[in-house]
Amino acid sequence: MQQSIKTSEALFAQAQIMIPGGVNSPVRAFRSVGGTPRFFAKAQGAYGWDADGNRYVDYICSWGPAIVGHAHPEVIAAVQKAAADGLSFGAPTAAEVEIAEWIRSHLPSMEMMRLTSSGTEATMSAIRVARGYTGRSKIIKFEGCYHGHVDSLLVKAGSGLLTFGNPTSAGVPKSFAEETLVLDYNDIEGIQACFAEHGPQIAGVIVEPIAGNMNLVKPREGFLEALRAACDAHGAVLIFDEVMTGFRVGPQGVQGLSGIRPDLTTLGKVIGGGMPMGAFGGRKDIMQCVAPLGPVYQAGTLSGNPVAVAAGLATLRLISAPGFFDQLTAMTAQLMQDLQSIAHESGEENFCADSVGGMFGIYFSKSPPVTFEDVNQSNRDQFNRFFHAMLKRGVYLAPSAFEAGFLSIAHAGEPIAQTLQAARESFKEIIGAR
Ligand code: KE4
Repeated sequence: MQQSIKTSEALFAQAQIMIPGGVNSPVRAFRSVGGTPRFFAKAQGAYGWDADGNRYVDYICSWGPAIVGHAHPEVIAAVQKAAADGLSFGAPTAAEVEIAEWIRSHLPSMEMMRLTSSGTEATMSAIRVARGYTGRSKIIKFEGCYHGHVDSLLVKAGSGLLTFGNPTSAGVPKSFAEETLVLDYNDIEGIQACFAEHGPQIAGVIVEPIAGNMNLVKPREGFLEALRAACDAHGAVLIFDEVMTGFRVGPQGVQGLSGIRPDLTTLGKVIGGGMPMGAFGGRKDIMQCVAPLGPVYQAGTLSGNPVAVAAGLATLRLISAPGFFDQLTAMTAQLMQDLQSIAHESGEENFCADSVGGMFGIYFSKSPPVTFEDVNQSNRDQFNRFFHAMLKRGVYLAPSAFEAGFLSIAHAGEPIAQTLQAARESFKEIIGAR
């Protein structure tokens, strides 16, 4: 059980003096679940240790990147080797060519691409390219989907903003928000009606092809197909935001699972292996609009940074091992099945769980959500009780009912066994509290 968290408490108090909310990204502040965020000191494999030395089985995995386990020796060695040759040149390197070839070989839709330093930069650039390529201004996004803190996409965003119940971020001019049309996820009729009304003005659609920022929500049958058809019919650019799902749900992301080919894809997280990295890319005729080839300007001092690319390449090589995703997918699905059984055996009938590849959702509801509205129906208070009951037993879930969870290949064996034991005790504890 949890020992002291005095150091995290002291660090949190000090951090709040200089850093908004004491954190460098809002979801880390535990505002949604309450309590003191754990200040991490180190992580190894499936485990993380906080500043007081408490060990946790980590189901955040840096929000996706740590898919081969934290501090994998081959990733660390690659980073050390690259760093010893210099941290950043502001000049092209062979490694950037190698990682672009690797990505294109796994995601053939990315005929051309550019690296960035974050997922936000990737999505911001992708919508600018869609607007530049089409000469149109409107972008469609979906309620509950989060694409990073891009001004024109912080319109009823999910994830952090959803947690804060702030449907539109302050500081985004109304004129920006008016260029963004927000539809309901999985609402096929809504797509058709929107294109019927605004078709000629729509530059593109950006979608999480499997949503992970309103918890895990899968596309219903025909949803992605309807997006593809509408974009084809109206000459709009279909952007799959695979920052979270790319190389997380499978070796070819959602586009590999669904067979739907987007015009542009955005990536992040896993391709950087835990270092700052993003990418956007797709059809050659669209990407040829990007400077210095074409009129759409996009740049970045640290884009394609050699140390980040080294971490990414080492990670991508490791996930290419035969059977990697079969094992990760099976392990994740089994864990969800076991959690569901434990919940129901404990008397918690209002609990279910779902997964795709190494990404999962746990829900205090009778069935997995299909719409943003469903997500809001889940019992958030019960999730928060479960979160803290698991945390004090050394299992670190995402600190929000509106986030997906992530496994690494290193979770096999003892980490999952500890998780299941903690769940048995936690469900018993929270049933009593209801
Ligand atoms: P970053 O700028 O945080 O690297 O990526 C933004 C982004 C874009 N698109 C999708 C689908 C994403 O999930 C994200 C970022 N994901 C969140 C997790 N909910 C990162 C965690 C955080 O904001 O601290």
